This record gives sequence, C-alpha cells and structure tokens, in this order.
Amino acid sequence: MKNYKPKGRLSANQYIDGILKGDRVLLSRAITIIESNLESDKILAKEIVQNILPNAGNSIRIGITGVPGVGKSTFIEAFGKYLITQGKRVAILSIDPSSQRSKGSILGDKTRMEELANLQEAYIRPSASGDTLGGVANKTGETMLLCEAAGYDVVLIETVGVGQSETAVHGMTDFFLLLMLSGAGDELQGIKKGIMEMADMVVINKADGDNIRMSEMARLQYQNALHIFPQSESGWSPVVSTASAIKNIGISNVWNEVLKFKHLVDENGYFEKNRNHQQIQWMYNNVNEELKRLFYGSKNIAVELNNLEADIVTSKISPVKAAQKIIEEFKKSI
Ligand SMILES: Nc1nc2c(ncn2[C@@H]2O[C@H](COP(=O)(O)OP(=O)(O)OP(=O)(O)O)[C@@H](O)[C@H]2O)c(=O)[nH]1
Ligand SMILES: [Mg+2]
Repeated sequence: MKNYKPKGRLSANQYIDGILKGDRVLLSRAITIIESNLESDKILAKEIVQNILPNAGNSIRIGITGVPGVGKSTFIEAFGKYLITQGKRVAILSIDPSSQRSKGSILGDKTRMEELANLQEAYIRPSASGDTLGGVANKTGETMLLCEAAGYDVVLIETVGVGQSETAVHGMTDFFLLLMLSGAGDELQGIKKGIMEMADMVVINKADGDNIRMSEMARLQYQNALHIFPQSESGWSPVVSTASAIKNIGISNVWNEVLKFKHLVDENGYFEKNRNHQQIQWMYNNVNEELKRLFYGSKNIAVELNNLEADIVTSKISPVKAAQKIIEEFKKSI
C-alpha cells in the first residue's frame, strides 16, 4: 500500500518527505489532495495522513471566532506577526462550510493579512469547500496535522461567529478565543451563550480611539458574565481583555494567556485528556460522514427516497414508517 501513486500525482512518500522538510509547495499540493473528492485522491490522502501522524500534534491549536467584521483577519495578521517575533511558525486555517464565503474570504484575507502572508514563517490556507460542515471540518483537521508535521508550531483556526462551525473548531483546538466588540449586546453580535461558554478567552477588539472607555466597560461586563458559568473541566478560568488589532495593542497579552493556559493544562493532565477525547470524537465524525455518504450516495436509495417522498405527501405512508422502510432497504444492501 505504501507509495501509492495515482496518475498525475507524486507518490505518498514524496509528499511526506516534502512535508517533513517543510516544503510549502508540496504541503499545499498534499492539502489539495486532502480536499479532493476523487476516490484515488482519498486513498492517497489517507496514506499521507497516516504516515505523517508520528510527526504531528506538536503545536498549540487555537480556535478564533467572532461575528463578521469584528476584526478576526486583522487580529490574526497582528497576532501571527507577533508570534513570529517569538520564534514561532504559524499556520492559519479556516472552517467555513458556506461555499460563497470561502471564495470571498480568500480575497478578503489576502488584503487583510498581506504582510503575514508574505512571511516564510506563516502559512495561510483558506477553508476547504464542501457540502457538509462535518466534511469540511474533517478536511481541516487533516490539513492541521500536515501543517504540524511541516513544523508549524502554532495553528490558528478561524471561523465566523454563526452556526455550528464554532463547535467544530472548538472540538479540534486546545484554546478557544472569542473576539467581541464593545457597545453591542450579545444579541446584536449574534453570539450565542453556548459560544461564550466555550471561550477560554474573550478579547474585546477595536479598543482604540473613542472606543477605549466603552471597551473597558464591556470587558468588566463580560468578565462578570463569565463568572456565572460553571468551572470548566480544564480548570482554567476564562479571561477577558481588550485589544486593538489595527494598532497592535493587547496582542502579546493574548499569547501570554495562551501560555498560562498551556502550562496549567499540561500540569493537570487536561491537555492530553482533551486531545485524546478529540481524537476519538474525530473517528466518530468520520464514521458519521462516511455513513451519510454511503447512504445518500447510493442510486437505489435516491430512487427509493424519491418514491417515499411522493407517498408521504399523498399520505400513503407515515414519515416514521418511510424512514424505517428506507433503512431496511439500506441494510439489505450492506
Ligand atoms: N478601529 C479598529 N478597526 C479595526 C480593528 N480591527 C479590525 N478593524 C476594522 O474592522 C473591519 C473588519 O475587519 P476584518 O479583520 O476584516 O474582520 P473579520 O472579522 O475578519 O471579518 P469577516 O472576514 O468578514 O468575518 C476592517 O475595516 C478593519 O480595518 C481594530 O482593532 N480597531
Ligand atoms: Mg476575515
């Protein structure tokens, strides 16, 4: 199986060697294979990921979220550049299952992260496209492993503050950072309580100019709000700070908090426990995705589903009975 090589591709070993040497071109090409839906590429992708696994995992994985316009890209530009001054190599990935935006965000982020994108120590890869969040998240997870094997020791995974993608990013990162704005209620910011609850740190961005006082007030408010949540399993108490991504203020503080967190969870064993839990969860995500693909990808099932839909609307069959029937059909085919 080793060294499998579909037409037009290098062998798995060539990609692996390139990635381990930190070759950005081969890293990008390997990620393209991970994102591909061709069956031959899927086999190749699995082989690459399986073999780089011993060299992956050695990064701190940070999830970053916040509503559109809060300043995620600007923050990542400032934060990424700061991390590089600290001797880090930074990979920036994103999860965004909405296809229209994933195209738009490439263009948007190219301009917002211009300086970072030009640094050798940074690697920026926009969201994979795909129909399901689960599928996109799985691909981003594998991309993250390749980046780690290529020597990036901080991985930032960005997502927008709406929908379920937060949960997916939280499920694959060690530290979860929520960017907020002052002067707007939670409802206005579209941030659900559940997302606040996931945050290890809340940063009130755009704390500059006339906004400084309001931002400080918001900081106190959020700090109080976070006290109401039960203590998280990590033993870490979430912190709230202010920052100005555009003026480069409060950026180093964020990293200091990440380091404090890392120290704590290394000591108390939560870091490893959480990573193990995430690995197992990831297996189930893959099982779920593959089952859905097998089921909905089957021609017979598609035809039968079509018939059942017609029978449901004409009340020939109940939805529950229809579901049971199609599952029986599926069981016969496996
Ligand atoms: N005053 C001020 N403006 C900022 C700051 N950070 C970002 N901005 C501005 O806010 C706008 C949105 O910033 P982005 O970084 O694109 O925000 P985003 O969260 O990535 O937005 P999406 O990619 O659309 O989700 C831009 O015009 C930025 O220049 C800040 O710290 N202070
Ligand atoms: Mg952005």
